[in-house]
Amino acid sequence: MARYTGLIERYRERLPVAADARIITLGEGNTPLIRLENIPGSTGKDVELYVKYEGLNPTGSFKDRGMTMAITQAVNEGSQAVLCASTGNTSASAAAYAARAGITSCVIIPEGKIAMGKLAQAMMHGAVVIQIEGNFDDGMGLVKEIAAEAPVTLVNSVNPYRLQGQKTAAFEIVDELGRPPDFHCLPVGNAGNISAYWTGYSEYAGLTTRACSFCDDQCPYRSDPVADRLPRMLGYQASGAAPFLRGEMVEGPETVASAIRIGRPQSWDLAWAASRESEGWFAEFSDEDILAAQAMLADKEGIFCEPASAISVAGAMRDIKAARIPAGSTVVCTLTGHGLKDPDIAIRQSRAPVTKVSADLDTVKKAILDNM
Ligand code: AN7
Repeated sequence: MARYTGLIERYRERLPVAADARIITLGEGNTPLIRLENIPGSTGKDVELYVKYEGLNPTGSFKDRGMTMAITQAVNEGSQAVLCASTGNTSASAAAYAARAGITSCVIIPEGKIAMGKLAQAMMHGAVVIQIEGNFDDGMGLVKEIAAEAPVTLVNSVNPYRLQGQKTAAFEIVDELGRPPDFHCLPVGNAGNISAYWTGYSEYAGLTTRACSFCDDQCPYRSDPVADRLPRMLGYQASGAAPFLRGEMVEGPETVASAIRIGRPQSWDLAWAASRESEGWFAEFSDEDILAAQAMLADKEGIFCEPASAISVAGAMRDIKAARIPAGSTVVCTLTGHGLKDPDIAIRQSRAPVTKVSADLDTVKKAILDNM
């Protein structure tokens, strides 16, 4: 089998990449689709529940899928510098891919509000890091203004190459399951990813027409890709940062899941279209519920994701229990980022005892037995 060299090579015929472009890749994509074994039992319903573990991308989040495309295109256009606003993962990814390409990156982040691992990444990859006394939405407004007049390429998801790269996650899932899932659950912040998955499923379904269980050869919708059993897209938000639940932009968003602390999503219309066309829905969760889901994945399945990612599993479980997702369904949740991104929150919320004792045999033996 050929060596895996990233998602552009793998899905090249479905991506807008110039034939002679220098591909800027770190081997992103091709992430595991893991079937959960222990958690589904606690829902009391018989479902096939999978997680797409995007934390295993090169910089630890799904952003690398879009960034390989955006930076490849920027380099192909002769750009010397890229710019983004970020809650942390976009900046980590932009910094890494810019370093790989040998160009400059500048990242605008909300002061004190990005996880430590993400800040460390931007710094190590040599980004110009600007912390603003404001939130992500303020940063987004600023970078759009700067990019309109300065010779820099904006690599937030308003850059269409980003969503093109991110749609490949849906391709991988269909390739692996042999069909689209019935439901796809995602955290929603800036709303680019839910839009990208919907694009990916829609494009792929058009290519892989298959019988649906409700119709026969005479059915007038049979060749309609949207009717051809595409997944319903379920978007989950933190209650303090839930513009899709409020039906309007939110000022001053707040949540422990700093990745999705976003009140003015840039892909507002696209995400509504994904939800409406797929007959999906949005729902919201408290910070407490988000952290409980993160802990449960780590404790019951051995999978460590960041808080924002865990909201997809919190959502799937609640909707399975409530039978909004019916028994017999195949469900995929995207775990967007790795748990190691945000060690502070993990340690602060963990209830696992860490016992300190002197380094002698009897004391250590007793401490082990006492804590088993
Ligand atoms: C782990 O890095 O917006 O709805 O600036 O890092 O496509 O925005 C991150 C978003 C979910 C939300 N999970 O995805 C940024 C940024 C994680 C994330 C989202 C983000 P979108």
